[in-house]
Amino acid sequence: MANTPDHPGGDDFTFTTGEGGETHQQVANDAGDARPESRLTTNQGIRVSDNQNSLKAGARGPTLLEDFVLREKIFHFDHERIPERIVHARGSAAHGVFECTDPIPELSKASLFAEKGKETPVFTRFSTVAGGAGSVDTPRDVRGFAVKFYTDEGNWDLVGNNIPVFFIQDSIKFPDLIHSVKMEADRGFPQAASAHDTFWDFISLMPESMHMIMWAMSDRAIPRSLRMIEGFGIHTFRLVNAEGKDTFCKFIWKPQLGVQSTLWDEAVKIAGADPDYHRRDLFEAIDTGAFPAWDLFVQTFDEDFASKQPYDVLDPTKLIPEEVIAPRKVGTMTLNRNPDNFFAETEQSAYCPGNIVPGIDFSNDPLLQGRLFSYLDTQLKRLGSTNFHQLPINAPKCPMHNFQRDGHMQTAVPKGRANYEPNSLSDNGEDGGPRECPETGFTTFTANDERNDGGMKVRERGELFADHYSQARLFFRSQTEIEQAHLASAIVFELSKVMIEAVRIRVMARLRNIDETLAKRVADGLAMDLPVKAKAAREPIDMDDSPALSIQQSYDIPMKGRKVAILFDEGSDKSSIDTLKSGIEKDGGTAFLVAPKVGALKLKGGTLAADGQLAGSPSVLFDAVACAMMPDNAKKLAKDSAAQGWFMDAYAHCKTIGYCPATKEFILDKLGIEPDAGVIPNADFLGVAPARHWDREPKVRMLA
Ligand code: HDD
Repeated sequence: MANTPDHPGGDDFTFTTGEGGETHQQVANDAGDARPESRLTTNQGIRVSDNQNSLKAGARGPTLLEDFVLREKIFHFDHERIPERIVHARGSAAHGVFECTDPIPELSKASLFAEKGKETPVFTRFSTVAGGAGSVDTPRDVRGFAVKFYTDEGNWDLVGNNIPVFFIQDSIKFPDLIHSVKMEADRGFPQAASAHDTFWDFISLMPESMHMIMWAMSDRAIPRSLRMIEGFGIHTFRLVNAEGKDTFCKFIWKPQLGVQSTLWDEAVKIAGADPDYHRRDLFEAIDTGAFPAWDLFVQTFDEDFASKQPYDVLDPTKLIPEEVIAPRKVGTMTLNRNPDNFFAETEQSAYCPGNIVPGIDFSNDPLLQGRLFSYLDTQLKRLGSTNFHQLPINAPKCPMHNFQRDGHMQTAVPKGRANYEPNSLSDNGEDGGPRECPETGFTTFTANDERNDGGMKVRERGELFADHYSQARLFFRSQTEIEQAHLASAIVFELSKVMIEAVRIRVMARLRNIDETLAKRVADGLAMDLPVKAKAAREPIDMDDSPALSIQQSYDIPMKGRKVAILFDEGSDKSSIDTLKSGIEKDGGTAFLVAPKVGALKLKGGTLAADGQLAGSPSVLFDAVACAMMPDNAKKLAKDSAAQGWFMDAYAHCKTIGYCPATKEFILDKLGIEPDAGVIPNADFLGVAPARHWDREPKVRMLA
């Protein structure tokens, strides 16, 4: 029986079997046959005649083992999944370029920092830490910020986070930390959440985590967008110049769009409305040419400075306030290309903090030292072969030659006999292979840190590592009032999910060392008594406030990169929508049209199709909202819970609401949404959106 679109019950894509038992193909396949590249083949390159039916002994008979097309396809499918990353499993990435804007050859001989205008390709992956690969984008969590620089002297991986300090001081505690925060061992929940017993149990027993806890409970841990987070290398690294002189260095990324966060209630609702919120946001921005960019800064200092600080610069739970050492800009990273394939690139990208280039070196930070082992090891487990560096996303873009050979999935085909060194094969006219390069090759910085106790083998930490609270206090006290309220409320929320009372008590006892008012607010929020203050291993000191630690004191919220929704319905005035839209776009924002129905609607002055349906486009997905309604529609929408929620959430999340007269009269007034600095007529909207109106918050939410 011939392929035919009018086959009984069928169309072009009906795949039933004819009476004679012969198979039917997609008619569409015939067209593809003309072009070799469109021909479907097996992995061995054999053309496939039928991708719809397995080979059977008769139309209703058993499927035959002989069917190598079927076997190969199912075999490959069965093995599609690889182990997800044990941490940072959920990630989104993009290609881009790093441009050196302010060379630092006097500090580092790294080629990427050598000349103004020098460009180095990068692949950058952002991630959450605790959740699995399929978890939501907006839990309260640290965000990973990993950059692979494909420099012309080899790959440098700067594997950092959006928070400048870490929970623990020594990598020997990392498995314990991660076990405690992941789903609990017996029950397999909660997913992607720190608000549970085991995490806080561990934290309460690890006072060194208190500084990072302040950050993790702050708004930094619920970012608005991956495009709006800072990045930190965290550890003290070393820069080494051509003369072999070293300088200590911390790396900092600052987003050109500014740092911005969500509110907790907003983040929770976003998780339901769009679990891929951050991934989509990054992809869409790059897809539409709105390339996100970050400036790279270094904070540099010497041993003399280090020895005078009240903290140890090798302790990854400590930062150097920007007010003490001003960050110095060295370049800009722009992410300008989405991956072509999520698995091949984002999933198979393998970062290793041990990948460094001449001009950059490690310090003795004990957390960093442990990481140098862990990442290489985990890539072998995850990617299955020591040859993971040959995957295109991991391969250096500069020449790479050595005598490492063979192994699973070897894709290189080295020629000749030279697979050992030294050899004299070239004396006989053969290719002798590559040789070490004493002048330009990587040489480890050899001088000892002065304060390392003479190199005796000990299982100890530096004396100042015992100060667990001073910088936690510095962070808390450097926040604005509203940021402090968010932080206190976040701890109350998290501890309210902790069922073991002794753990709550232990956390509060530690908070008293950070700030008595914070401890009191948490105790009040939980309706518990303040426990006795925990004994500090080293008495905390008061450091000078650092406004740079506060998002609200450091960054404004521009329209650029933000997304604003305009709600309309049948009969709305098209010209007022057009005015709002063009004003938003003029300042670099994106206007998103929302209506109860998505098809073209008849308006006063033309027709317009919405970008999203009201129920599927809640206001939590936008930075600000405006509307253009006629009285009849506004009256109708006033009864609709999606519309009510749209305005109520925008109000509760302190966003700007631009209103038209009908919306004000029939919706906002009924919902009790009163005009304020951010609830304003459409005519004033563009000048105000997308700022957040924090003065409103105490009116809409009880904060600790
Ligand atoms: Fe880690 C992944 C960041 C401490 C062990 N880590 C991973 C990723 C980031 C970080 C961003 C994801 C990379 C990617 O996108 O593929 N990790 C950090 C930071 C740390 C840190 C900023 C402290 C300053 N990590 C740390 C320690 C250990 C690890 C102390 C173990 C001793 N990290 C890993 C790992 C992962 C990882 C298990 C999981 C997947 C991977 O490496 O490639 O090896």
